Amino acid sequence: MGRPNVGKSTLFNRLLGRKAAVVHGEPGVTRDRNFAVVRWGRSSFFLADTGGYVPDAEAGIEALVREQASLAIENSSVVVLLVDGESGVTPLDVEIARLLREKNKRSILVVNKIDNDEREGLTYEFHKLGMGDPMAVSALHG
Ligand SMILES: Nc1nc2c(ncn2[C@@H]2O[C@H](COP(=O)(O)OP(=O)(O)OP(=O)(O)O)[C@@H](O)[C@H]2O)c(=O)[nH]1
Ligand SMILES: [Mg+2]
Repeated sequence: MGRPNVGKSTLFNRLLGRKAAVVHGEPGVTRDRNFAVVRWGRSSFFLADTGGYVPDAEAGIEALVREQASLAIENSSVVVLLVDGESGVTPLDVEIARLLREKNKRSILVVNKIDNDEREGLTYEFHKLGMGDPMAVSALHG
């Protein structure tokens, strides 16, 4: 899960190994949840891609997307909170991290768009989300 446009569907496709979810350069692309069984080494797991989470949306499509994302969170054993290293920590990230902490949900903080070594320094500021050590990835480049 994560706010719109951080690369959730790109990561979903990357882990799945095929382009199942629609990826686009504008926020609000994913609406329903996407589900898949990911085979990883000798094990496999269910993975859900959710639409961009907007905590304070009161009505309309953003609120409906959030409901769908909330269902996915409730039904998950682990949540990956994806954030965007290019943009740095945003108020929405802070809000979503707080929600996950309140729910006491097992979560992994992953910073996306760390496409090269020079960008690695961008991950450190995400410590302030209080979700442990951030893990750096580039969903786009693998
Ligand atoms: N540079 C870079 N861009 C990325 C990376 N991952 C995703 N993007 C770009 O970020 C944009 C959004 O990607 P999506 O995967 O659609 O993002 P999303 O979080 O699913 O967006 P919503 O479904 O709208 O919430 C696209 O233009 C992607 O190509 C990455 O690792 N590096
Ligand atoms: Mg998406």
